[in-house]
Amino acid sequence: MFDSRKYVEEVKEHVDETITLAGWVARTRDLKKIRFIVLRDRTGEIQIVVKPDNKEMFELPLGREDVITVTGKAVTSDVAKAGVEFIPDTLDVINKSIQPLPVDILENKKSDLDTRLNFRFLDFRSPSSNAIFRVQNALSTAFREYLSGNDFMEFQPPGIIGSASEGGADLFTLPYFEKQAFLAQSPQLYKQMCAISFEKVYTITPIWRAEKYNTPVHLNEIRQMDIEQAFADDENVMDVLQNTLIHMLEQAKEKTGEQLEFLGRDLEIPEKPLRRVTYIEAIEMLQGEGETIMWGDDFTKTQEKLLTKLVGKEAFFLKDWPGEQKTFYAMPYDKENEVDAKYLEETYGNVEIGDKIVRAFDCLYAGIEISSGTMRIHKVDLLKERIKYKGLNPDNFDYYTKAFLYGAPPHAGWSIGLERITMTVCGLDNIREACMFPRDRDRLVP
Ligand code: AMO
Repeated sequence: MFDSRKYVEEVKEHVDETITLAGWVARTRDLKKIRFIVLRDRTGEIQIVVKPDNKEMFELPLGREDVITVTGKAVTSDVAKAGVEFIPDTLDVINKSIQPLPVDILENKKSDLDTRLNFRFLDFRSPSSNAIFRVQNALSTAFREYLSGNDFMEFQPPGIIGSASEGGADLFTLPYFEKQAFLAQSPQLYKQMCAISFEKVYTITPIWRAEKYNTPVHLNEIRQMDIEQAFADDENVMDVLQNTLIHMLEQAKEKTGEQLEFLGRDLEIPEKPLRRVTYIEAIEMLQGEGETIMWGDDFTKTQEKLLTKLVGKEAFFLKDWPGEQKTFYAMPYDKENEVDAKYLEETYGNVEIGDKIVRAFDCLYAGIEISSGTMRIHKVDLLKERIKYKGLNPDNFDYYTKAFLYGAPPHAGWSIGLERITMTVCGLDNIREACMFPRDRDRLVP
């Protein structure tokens, strides 16, 4: 039915030909002797000019967001912004929109976020939402592109799981026939089980966290962009992360420069290598500024911002976290191992600290944690010990721990939150704006 329709961006190539356009009425301006209808499709806007001699079309009731098709000719125009305008022979209304619109998609006076989210399907047509999700699309496409171009294989983890992957808390439970099941908190255990056979894997997958609090940087359902790599340690996958991140930012800039400009963003591409700051250094930096923070504490969101200022870099790594801050699968340093002992001595002048820290890192970008990762434990005894240490029952993880009994190489990986990175790249204050259909404690629809 619409096969022969042309898009607004193609119109200039068809000046003086009879063509059909389809789209939405963005706005109309009715003057005594002329009617202007602005038609919008996914590629842009064009002005349709109707003269009073076409009485029916001149008087046709039209409202914003009505869906129309027009058939006629594009003509060059010195006055129209696009350099062309459209003279219609016919105009058909395909579907009407209720008036007035519940959200101001022209964004003259921006509607509040809650109303916009209630009418998300309409809000997508506003220039800022449109820009945000085009940037998000550029980021996720670049993520896939970089990793598949570097020999990583995409894998598909389950959404329903039998035991916690990120510790016991924050799990959504659901009845599963005669058993109890959980919604996946991350693809963690499954990406490890894939990497020990396929070596290099990645995924983009929804995950769920039953965190009770409502904050501007947390959602209860997010999309995680994960990798896992065999024969790799934390340092190796930090290199992969910095390269992937830079590729994503470069692509966002190249493919959606116009949208970023609309959002008032001038993206600076971080320089390689990203600085690697140790957890202890970070604590000392913050203490130096009078912050109350001690060994073992996590950083508050305000402290993450302050730290970014102190480090003086848009993107950097925070590494060597205390074991109690990270999950059971994070690999501790082994001070009996020559390489680890040398690193601990050189970095801390003290190998004993190796008992307290794990090979885990976070990546901060624009003052917010966008990613975290670790080298994993691939030795089953140590893994079971750490599961117990975290207050979990190793029997519940039998399906996972036994994977390390059949020749599991050392491996490491990380995860970027798609909404978090979209939020930081687009400079948004609330993560809900960076999620098409956000789920938080109060929102389950649309
Ligand atoms: P972590 O729990 O740190 O690590 O999550 C990784 C990244 O996912 C995003 N994220 C969130 N974004 C919004 N709302 C939330 N509630 C939320 N929770 C997490 C963040 C975060 O950096 N399995 C490990 C990763 C690994 O080691 O490979 C994990 O899930 O951007």
